[in-house]
Amino acid sequence: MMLCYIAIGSNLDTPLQQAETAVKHLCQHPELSPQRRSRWYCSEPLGPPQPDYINGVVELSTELPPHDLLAALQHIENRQGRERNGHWGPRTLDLDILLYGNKVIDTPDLQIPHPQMSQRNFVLTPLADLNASLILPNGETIGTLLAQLPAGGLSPVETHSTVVTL
Ligand code: A4P
Ligand code: MG
Repeated sequence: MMLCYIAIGSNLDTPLQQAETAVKHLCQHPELSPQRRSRWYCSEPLGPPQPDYINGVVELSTELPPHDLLAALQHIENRQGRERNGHWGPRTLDLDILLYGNKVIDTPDLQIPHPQMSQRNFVLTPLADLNASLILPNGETIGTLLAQLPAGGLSPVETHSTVVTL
């Protein structure tokens, strides 16, 4: 079993519902065992002008190899009406693999750790909710990376707890 972290992002067609539906689809997948999710955040868009995002991170374990995991996530994106609207464009659902255990993968269609994760507080903040002492394959700690980023642009939707058990 490999412990993985999946980033969820949505900014079209009732984003909070899209995010919740994505978690439901992850839980229904026979090869995926989601354990916990971070609380949801509302975050200002990075990239071209577009609606605010809902962002969060799910922790799951799986025996699927990395490319099969990617295919499973893309299948869920497509089920939720994902259209490819250009790089950094708005989307009903984006599921990105942040971490796949401690593995480093660098292929044309899959890079893990996710190349931009260290620069994005809408990724690192929910990841830190789940495990702030998590260490990347290069030795960097999530909490340390987060402390180096400018804060702001991000507000929790749920304030009662930082983690939801699935
Ligand atoms: N790919 C490579 N590595 C991975 C990985 N680790 N996980 C490839 C998932 N996919 C990976 O992605 C294009 C290709 O990336 C996939 O076919 C896969 O083979 P995509 O989701 O189809 O589209 P994209 O928009 O070109 O890329 P990406 O990386 O998903 O977009 P971004 O950079 O995440 O930008 N602002 C806020 N506040 N919150 C957001 O969530 N998201 C974006 C999307 C822009 N602004 C945002 C947010
Ligand atoms: Mg993506």
